[in-house]
Amino acid sequence: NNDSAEPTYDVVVVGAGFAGLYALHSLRRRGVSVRLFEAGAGVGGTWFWNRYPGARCDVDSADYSYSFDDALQQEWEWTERYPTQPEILRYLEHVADRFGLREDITFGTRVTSAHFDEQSGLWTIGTDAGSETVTARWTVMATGALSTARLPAIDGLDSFTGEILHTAQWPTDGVDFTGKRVGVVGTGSSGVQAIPVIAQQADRLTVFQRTPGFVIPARNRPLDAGELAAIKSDYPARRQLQRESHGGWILPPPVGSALQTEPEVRVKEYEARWAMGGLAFQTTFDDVMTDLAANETSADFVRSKIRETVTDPDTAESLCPKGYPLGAKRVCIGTDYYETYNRDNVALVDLRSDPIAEIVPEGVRTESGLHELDTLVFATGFDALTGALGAIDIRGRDGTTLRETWRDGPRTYLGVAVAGFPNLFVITGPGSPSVLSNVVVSIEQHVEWVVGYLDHLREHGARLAEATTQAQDEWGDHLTTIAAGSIYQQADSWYLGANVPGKPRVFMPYLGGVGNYRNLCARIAADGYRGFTTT
Ligand code: NA7
Repeated sequence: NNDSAEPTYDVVVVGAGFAGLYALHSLRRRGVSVRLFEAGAGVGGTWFWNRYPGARCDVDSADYSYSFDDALQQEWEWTERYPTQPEILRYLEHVADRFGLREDITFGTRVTSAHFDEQSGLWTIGTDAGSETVTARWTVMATGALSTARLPAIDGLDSFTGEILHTAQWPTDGVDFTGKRVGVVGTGSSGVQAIPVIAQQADRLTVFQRTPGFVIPARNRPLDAGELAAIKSDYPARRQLQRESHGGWILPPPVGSALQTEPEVRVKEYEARWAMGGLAFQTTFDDVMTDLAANETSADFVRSKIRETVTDPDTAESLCPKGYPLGAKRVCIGTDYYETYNRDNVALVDLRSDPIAEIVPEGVRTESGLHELDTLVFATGFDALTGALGAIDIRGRDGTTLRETWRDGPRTYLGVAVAGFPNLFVITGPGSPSVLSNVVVSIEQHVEWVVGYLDHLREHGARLAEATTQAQDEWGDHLTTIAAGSIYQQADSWYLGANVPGKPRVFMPYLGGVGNYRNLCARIAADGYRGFTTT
């Protein structure tokens, strides 16, 4: 036993997005030595990489921001209801500067391995920067839940002679579509945001759609100074509401049950939420997300809006989502999305009736013929929740790899710890509510809980902490119980890993909401961090 070995750093943090920056800041304030490794050339994580046209958060800017420092939240001026990618990136750059975080960040360096050594009780971190390895007592994976971009394996992809882009790996100096024939594959949140903006610039835009989404209008608008000032003056109460809420955002409460409301009144209520814009539509009634028949009333309303908006009836029918409940795949929030299909330079290819046969040097060949393209944009999403961790060679006790441990689906305790991987913490991991929430609220909770646990361990002189298999199994059973029978099981979503061929079909997020999750974590901490063993 080599207990006296001194690590290079007390903690290594991986990733400089919302989670990693806050983890770095919180840990430094405790006087522990920290090094953060970031693959990108700058801070921002998601908001560093996703620079596609139209990229924007679909949570209100006043809510999608840090709450941990009052001066920060008072001084930052959000300009629109929903922040654009450049604005969020500027905000995170400001945070990094304001708290002097950059000096502890190594940019342009991707962590490729993390191996636990039983003898020393330390983690050895390897990077793509070459031979240098560092050791740390604690490792915090702030690698993101939606950070490993996925290109589908389509025959002939490499033969395409035009430009290939992925929305989540967008060139930092932007792309000019003027005069170009552009194809977009994918109509999830990213495609829905990018399509209307690309359509305005490109010569021609062809959208290749596999599954139509439910697209709710964003109703974005500038924030006037008075409105933002009012929010700021009430921030403590607003933040408290966020933390106690289900989703971490402030939405108007549901107006009763869809099924018990008269059809004409029901439509009026949907109209009101449609006019409000954003995520509030999904919670118009309290049974939309729990009862299939109630859900169908909201789906019908969206389909009626599509048919009303899109002038070509065949295109409208292709755009109508059918066969899965609204919200079972994340609803998309769009601006002029359906209207865009009325433009002369936009065409929709419905891949369910006209599938892609292959990609050829000139473009995409579907069964009906060739679509010639200069640029092909993939808005095809991510290997969600487990992709970024799976890309790192993580080995715990006895050299066991995380990849092997999670072969049949991820197992965690609270989404933050994994049995067999001592002193490793995950922020926004599978088993946490993060991807079903305003992720900034989840991130602050996760980081504060993990850092609080580190304080506790240091106070008690513990060198190693590890989730027990029993606690992890119980958490897994709890996740399964609350997800069983939920409408989320009824769509092939990334929540279930269904978007990645061969990935085990397991519902990965915690469905109980951020408020319940926070209370549960607080109780576990109060019980002396039940579910962990320490040495
Ligand atoms: P999503 O939501 O995973 O959307 C990906 C889209 O790409 C979706 O429409 C997919 O259709 C489509 N897709 C994926 N593979 C293919 C292939 N092989 N052929 C055709 N179409 C394909 O990713 P986003 O980036 O839009 O959003 C991710 C999250 O980021 C979002 O939920 C927000 O939380 C922020 P499918 O539905 O699989 O049939």
